Amino acid sequence: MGHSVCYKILRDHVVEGTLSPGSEIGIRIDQTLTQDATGTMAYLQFEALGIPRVKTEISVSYVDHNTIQMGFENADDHAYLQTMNARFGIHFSRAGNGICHQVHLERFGRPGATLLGSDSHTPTGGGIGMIAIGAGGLDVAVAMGGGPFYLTAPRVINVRLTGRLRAWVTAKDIILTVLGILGTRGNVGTVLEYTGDGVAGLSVPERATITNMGAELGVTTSIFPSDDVTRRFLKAQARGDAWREILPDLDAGYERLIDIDLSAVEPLAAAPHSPGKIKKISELAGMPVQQVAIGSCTNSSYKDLMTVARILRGKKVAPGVSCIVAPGSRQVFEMIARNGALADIIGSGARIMESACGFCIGAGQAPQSGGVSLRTNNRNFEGRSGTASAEVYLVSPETAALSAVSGSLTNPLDRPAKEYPDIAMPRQFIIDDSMIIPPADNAPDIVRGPNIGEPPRTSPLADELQGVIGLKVGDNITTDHIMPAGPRLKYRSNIPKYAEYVFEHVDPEFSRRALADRLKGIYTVIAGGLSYGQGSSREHAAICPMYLGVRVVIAKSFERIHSGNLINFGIVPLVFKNPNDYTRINVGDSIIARGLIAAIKERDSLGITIGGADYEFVLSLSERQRAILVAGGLLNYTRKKFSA
Ligand code: MIC
Ligand code: SF4
Repeated sequence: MGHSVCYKILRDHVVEGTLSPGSEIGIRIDQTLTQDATGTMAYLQFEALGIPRVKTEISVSYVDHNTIQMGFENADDHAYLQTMNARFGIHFSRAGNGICHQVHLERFGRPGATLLGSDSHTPTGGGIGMIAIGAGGLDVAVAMGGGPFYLTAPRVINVRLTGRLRAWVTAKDIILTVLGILGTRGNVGTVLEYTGDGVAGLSVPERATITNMGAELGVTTSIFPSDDVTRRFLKAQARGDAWREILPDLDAGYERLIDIDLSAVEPLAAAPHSPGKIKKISELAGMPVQQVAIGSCTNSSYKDLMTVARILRGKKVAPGVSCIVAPGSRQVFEMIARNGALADIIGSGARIMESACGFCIGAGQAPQSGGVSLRTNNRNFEGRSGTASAEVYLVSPETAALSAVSGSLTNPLDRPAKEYPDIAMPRQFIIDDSMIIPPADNAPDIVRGPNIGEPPRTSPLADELQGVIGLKVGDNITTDHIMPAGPRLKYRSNIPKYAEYVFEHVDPEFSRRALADRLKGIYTVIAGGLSYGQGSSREHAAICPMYLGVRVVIAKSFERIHSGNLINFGIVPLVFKNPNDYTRINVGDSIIARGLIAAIKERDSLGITIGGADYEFVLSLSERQRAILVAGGLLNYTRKKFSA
């Protein structure tokens, strides 16, 4: 049997384990990326590893999340990153240069390489045929130090695209179709590989929209073949020599086949409050809209914004709508400025934002109370926009721009096909890497302002744990529930401060209670439902609970990146053997777990007494994860390993 694109690349990179679906493998990482919100912690941890210089082919540090600078904190972080990066061999992409995934695709990604990023949308790189995976910052720090990245060798699902999209139907609608089929949970350990004759009709940015938002499925990553379209894109980025062809073998074996006829794809939206709540635009059309936000790493490419500019040209944004446009990179920004498209956008009354995450991470542009906001990004979790009562719908740039003008959700298919602005990809992008600072030979001292804290310390696991159920939550708890971003984002480098906001919107008293218990020697246990820890790669959703004294989380199931982060910070993820037990557990129940170390070292299950009754939990851990937990986390474990 032949190989998929995914397994061809994995085969070239595997350094530990056997490459067969379901078993743990370690892979060599060629490239890493970080962004500022996860990067400061990743680099503090890298420093703690004691390695003088990164060992990857290239590591890039982007500043795109915290660029609001309402106080000294963001700027402190930027200064730390810039000076730290110069010293340790890392390229630094300055604030204003664009969103990490967009810029990395344009300037650094290469087919056939592995990329590990401390951001869950790192799979954007799959759009040019690389294995690009999101992980916690500590995993990225270890990879920068030359250590392998460990993952479950994936089951590969083949998404076969046939035919062509109709005018006005877009790549966003393709990934929303996939989300409608697979949902946001139950896809852990899989990779989506796109094939079929429909692939050739999709440009690299369109492919990247699809792999980017694959993150919302909870898959390990998504990947497209590297073909002639990829070659032309890289050539237009003056990086033609980075191209190599990578196609699946004709007899490649896949776990499952999903067929999508592109000509039947419809304009779709993800309705509040989940990227998995897929509705047809035709069913929602006519709904009044108060805000339209176009941008984010999902949909802010040159092609996206040129299309938006054409739609807005000569028109005015409706008086009841606030329309925001944020180009994904400085390259895109400069190109639309020089060719006049930006003037069309400005002329329509849209508000222009800098090239950064901005509204997508809740850094500004919170909608009005109860307002309907159409956004082109990838997540619409409750409250993420900054307004808990807002209704956020995720749509294509085409749907967004048409609706901005009409003032209500507009079905693009109601427009004549011949009016569709079919934008060609540029033969040559404007290339100016002057906002990317290469590492220095004689680096100045590292600047550590008051916002730069210490890397978190964990102690080895205790054999007996006395605790209490501090919080019980339902299904689909996201990392935005656990560790809110938005206005709290500026505390990412300051764990004691950020920890005050753990589960802020779920139970405002949780943090204070847990910390008080910790000081009394009582550990807090969190009880969750299905798919606990969806969404972001932010390891703060593990670090801050750990700081509050959480050493165990029990749930019906966990999402991949978050469960990896829990283990990295010495928190034991336990899965209910009998999911019905979940209903019998209550906040305030006392917990006693004995013989933890022996169980973690060698058993697949563990009995715990909760509220006086005995319950069984599954410990599905690899050998390496067991050793990490016993050591009290990945930093302790790696330090020992590197020094040996
Ligand atoms: C997000 O989209 O949720 C973020 C903010 O980019 C996160 C990373 C973070 O929390 O810093 C992600 O996707 O991993
Ligand atoms: Fe930034 Fe939003 Fe993309 Fe996350 S999803 S990297 S916040 S633009």
